[in-house]
Amino acid sequence: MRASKAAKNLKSKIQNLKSSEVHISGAEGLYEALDVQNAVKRYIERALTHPKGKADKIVITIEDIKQKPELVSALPVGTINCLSPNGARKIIIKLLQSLGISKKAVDIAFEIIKDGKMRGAAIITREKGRRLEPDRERGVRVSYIGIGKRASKLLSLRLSRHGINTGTVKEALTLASKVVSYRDVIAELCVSDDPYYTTGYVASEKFGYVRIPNIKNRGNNSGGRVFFVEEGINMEDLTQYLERVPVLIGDAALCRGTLSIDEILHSPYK
Ligand code: WAQ
Ligand code: MG
Repeated sequence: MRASKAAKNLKSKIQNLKSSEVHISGAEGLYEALDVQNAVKRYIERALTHPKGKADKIVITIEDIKQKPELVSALPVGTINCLSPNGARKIIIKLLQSLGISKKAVDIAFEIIKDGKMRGAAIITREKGRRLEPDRERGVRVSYIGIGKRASKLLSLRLSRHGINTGTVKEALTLASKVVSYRDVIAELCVSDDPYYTTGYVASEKFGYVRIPNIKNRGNNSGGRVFFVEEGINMEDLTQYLERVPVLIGDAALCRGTLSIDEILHSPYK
């Protein structure tokens, strides 16, 4: 589902020259045929009640997936105690460096996210910090992701014990679980481009899905995603997997609540 509304003022018209449409919300999922109608209903409702405003254009695409989805487990979820963007920066550097990602690669990632103009994710090699995505405006767009019914219910239950059972968290967790399930992807760093959503995350097989509150200040528009990959990665294979291969989250994650950075570093999940 993609929802937008016509740009109201000149400023947003200039910023969106191509379409003069303001993006409101986008979402996708994988469903059993019987559940499609209900899913579509929920997407429409979501587009019409979004905090960014009411959509005046909603595009729904429904596609029959012939390929059986690959099953991936959701990463375990934890939240780090973090009170400021400065603190967040330190935590991110610690986490990524202990995964073997160079300071240079991390600095490049911060720059990309600060610029925050991409629609998809940037791909950066872990040592030299080389940027690999062919289109730097679009980036790589993760797609064909969903979560199974049972896993979704169980995950909701576990997340709600920690007060974080929201669509935003579930969808980001689904995306991250697909991304880091790819062998040559070491980690993902994500900051929402929503100016009022200030919790981001670092995801990796080793430490799971680590939420970082106050990753940016309220009102800050910048955001983005960076995937850190092995130097010799084959970009065609990676892009094919992220953009085209259906992946379904089949298992709910453990939810560990709030932890310190040292607890995370000293009790890796894998
Ligand atoms: N594939 C790759 N990159 C994407 C995709 C996608 N499907 N969708 C968005 N991005 C990139 C793009 O550069 C956006 O600017 C950036 O990610 C942020 O997107 O547990 O809502 O939709 O509380 O703003 C994190 C939840 C929410 C943390 C992340 O991202 C938590 C979020 P947004
Ligand atoms: Mg979003």
